[in-house]
Amino acid sequence: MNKDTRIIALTGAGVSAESGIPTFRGKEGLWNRYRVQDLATPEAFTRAPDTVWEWYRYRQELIGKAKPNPAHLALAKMEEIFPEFYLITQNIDGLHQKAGNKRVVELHGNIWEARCIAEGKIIECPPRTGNDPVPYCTCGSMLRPNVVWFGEALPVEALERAYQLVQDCEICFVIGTSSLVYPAAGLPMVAFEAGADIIEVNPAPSPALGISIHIREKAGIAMPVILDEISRTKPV
Ligand code: BJW
Repeated sequence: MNKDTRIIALTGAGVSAESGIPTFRGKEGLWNRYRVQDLATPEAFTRAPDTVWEWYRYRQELIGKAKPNPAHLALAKMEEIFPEFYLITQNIDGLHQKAGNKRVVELHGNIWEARCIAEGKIIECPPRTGNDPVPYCTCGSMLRPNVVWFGEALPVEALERAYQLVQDCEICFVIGTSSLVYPAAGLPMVAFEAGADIIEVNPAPSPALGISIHIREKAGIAMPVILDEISRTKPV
């Protein structure tokens, strides 16, 4: 591995688990406590925007208190070491950016942004005022969370950039994702077919294909060790 090695890290909810943010699937996962159909589909928002916004307000509160963990910090350091390091995340929590990563592609949006349902304009999510959890655009229309729900297309520019990056990378880390949700789950296979080595970091098995190395460990433990190993070899 040299300084110009093209590295991608594709991350999922597991990377933020050690920051106290619940994952989606599994025993403690959000989808075990809440119904996807009530909260994370465009139909749910049309039916009950206030219920959906209450849930996102609750999650904003939780995420607002969270700090980047050692996995986020190791990934930020990797971006400093490798000019061709890029991070592709399914997470909406913004913790990679908080840790210092700048070259981040967000596939599923960002919980701190809102989008006007009439104009499509994306703005910083206004804080809650009073009892109504729903924020409104200056045009009078409702704003919705700027995140990607089931059945919705991913932001075109982000997805195209992600495909470009995985097609062109040499090493692809797949960290803390169940690899169940498409199209994100298909990205490592694209990297594999283009000849990259795929390294998965996940304490549990996943259905991801084309993995060269499985590291069955929490990201907050594994990523600092991987970073130490890389730093020891002083890539030039
Ligand atoms: C740790 C750890 C630690 C724990 N360290 N690891 C092909 C086949 C079948 C279905 C489809 C298909 N293509 C599309 C679909 C439909 C659907 C889909 O994939 N469904 C499957 C579930 C079957 N996909 C979509 O609908 C997508 N849209 C789409 O395809 O549009 C097509 C279209 C085109 C043109 C016009 C219209 C439509 C959109 C998907 C949107 C996903 N949205 C969510 C919510 C985001 C907003 C929010 O947060 O509220 O995104 S759902 C949720 O899942 C969230 C996540 O980003 C995503 C992935 O979850 P992730 O990150 O993998 O988390 P978990 O919980 O699943 O896994 C955590 C992992 O961490 C586990 O493995 C743990 O072991 C591990 N772990 N602690 C390391 N300390």
